[in-house]
Amino acid sequence: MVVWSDQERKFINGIFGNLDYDNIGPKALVRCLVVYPWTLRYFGGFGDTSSVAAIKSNPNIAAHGIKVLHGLDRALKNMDNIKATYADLSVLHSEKLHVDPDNFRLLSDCVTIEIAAKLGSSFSPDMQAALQKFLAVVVSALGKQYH
Ligand code: HEG
Repeated sequence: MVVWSDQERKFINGIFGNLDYDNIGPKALVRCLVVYPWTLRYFGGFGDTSSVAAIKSNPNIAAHGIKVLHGLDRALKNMDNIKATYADLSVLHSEKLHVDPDNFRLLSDCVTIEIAAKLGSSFSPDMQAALQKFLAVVVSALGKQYH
C-alpha cells in the first residue's frame, strides 16, 4: 500500500485544487500526441490529426484532454485506495481500447511538464516529487489489468 506524508497530500491537493483543467488537460494530451506520435493511433476517430496545428486545434482532442485530466479526480478523492479506484478504467484501456500501458507514463509526464510550465519557479523539487509519485501510482493502477 502506498503511504502518503502530510506534506505530499498537501502538495498534491494544492496542485490540483488550483489547476485549470480546461487549459492543462488539452495541452498535456496535445503534447503527448506531438512528442510521441505513435499515441495518435488510438484517436483515429477524433477527426484531423494530420499536423501539429491540426492536433492543437482539434476540439475532440481538447475535450478528451479535459476528460482524462478529470479522470485523475477519482484518485485524488481516494488517495489511499487508488488501485481499486481504477479497476474499471484499467479494464477499459486494456481490453477494449488496447492502449499500450507504456503510454500512460508518457501522458503523465506530459501532465507534469504542463503543470511545471504553468507554475514556473514555484514548482519546487519536493512538489514535483509528490506529483510524480501520485502520477506513478495512477499509472501503475491503470496498468493493473494488463498483468
Ligand atoms: Mg484514457 C478514455 C482516463 C491515458 C486513450 N481515458 C478515457 C476515459 C477516461 C480516461 C476517464 C473515459 C472513459 C469512459 O468513457 O468511461 N486515460 C485516462 C487517464 C489516463 C489515460 C486518467 C492516464 C493518465 N488514455 C490514456 C492514454 C491513451 C488513452 C495514454 C492513449 C495513448 N482513453 C483513451 C481512449 C479513450 C479513453 C482512446 C476512449 C476515447 C473515446 O472514444 O471517447
